[in-house]
Amino acid sequence: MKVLFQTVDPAPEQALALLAKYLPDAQFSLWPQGRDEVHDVAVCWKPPADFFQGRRFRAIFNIGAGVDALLQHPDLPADTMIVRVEDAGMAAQMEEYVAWAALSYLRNFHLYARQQGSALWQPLEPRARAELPVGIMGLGLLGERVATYLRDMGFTVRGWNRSARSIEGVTSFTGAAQLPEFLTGTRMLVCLLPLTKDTQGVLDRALLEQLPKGSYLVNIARGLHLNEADALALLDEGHLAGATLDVFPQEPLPDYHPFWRHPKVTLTPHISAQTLIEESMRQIATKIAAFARGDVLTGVIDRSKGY
Ligand code: NDP
Ligand code: OXD
Repeated sequence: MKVLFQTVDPAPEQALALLAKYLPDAQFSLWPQGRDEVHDVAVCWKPPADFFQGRRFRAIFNIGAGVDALLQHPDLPADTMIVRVEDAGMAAQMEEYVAWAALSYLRNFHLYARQQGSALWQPLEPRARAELPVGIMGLGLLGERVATYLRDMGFTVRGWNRSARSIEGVTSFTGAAQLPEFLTGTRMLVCLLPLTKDTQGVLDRALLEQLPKGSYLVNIARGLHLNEADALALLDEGHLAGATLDVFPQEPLPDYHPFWRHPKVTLTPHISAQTLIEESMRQIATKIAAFARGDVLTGVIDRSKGY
């Protein structure tokens, strides 16, 4: 098996060495040095414009859970199998991140952080967990893990998904018809959807206004899910009481962006779930070995759905 490896990491040697460790019989080339050789499969993340020019792979292994960037590549062959990373240590990080946001809003820790900035000693009214029902959009590998984690912490959890899902202790809603009911009973909305033509811009005024006044938004999926102008207006109008944002259409978020200094916004630099190189490379190697044997793989992208 000949593997072409490409990543945006300026020091890709560690990841490549791990992949080689887990696939001792394979031969590897690093992009762009090995670009003129013929390869069976590609392992890549956000491949550059000329990556697919004049080369065909039997399969493409995406170094990440979301394939939106790969699917937007203009020269991506329409029929090549694409396989993504599944969890690989990201679900546990997402659980922690959403738990942190939920506890902050529950106990007003985000407001105490601001008060500390002005040396203000001011206890605030606490709220009960039942007053902060958490609604998760996208009950996939990550969304389901977050839902059950928050459920086990004692939060009321609801989930919304394209197809029907049954998760013990989580009230599930399906499709466009049940979206309004899902939203009206949610006080902290978490986006864990893949970015597709159906979900781009889904977090807009029309949707967010269906949340009760004073709700919170947590976006940890992709920046393009959120209509930023609508979110800013709803924060300023008080319909949204706060937003915790980890992902943005332009990253790094430019210095002039109003989110940086908005008093109701907590933001982090796309770290809600960081790629764990060891876990990810081990999983990709296992999948390449299974592919070489002709086994059925998990994490294969349905190109018609876009995830
Ligand atoms: P999955 O593919 O496992 O789950 C996606 C879920 O979203 C599925 O349950 C799917 O429904 C549902 N869904 C898709 N489209 C729609 C729609 N139009 N309406 C309602 N539900 C829909 O993905 P993961 O859980 O592994 O990852 C989710 C996303 O998280 C990734 O695509 C990526 O963008 C993002 N991510 C962000 C990271 C970060 O650091 N911020 C890190 C890792 C991932 P169905 O069950 O019917 O297919
Ligand atoms: C992602 C990832 O899709 O890091 O963002 O896997």
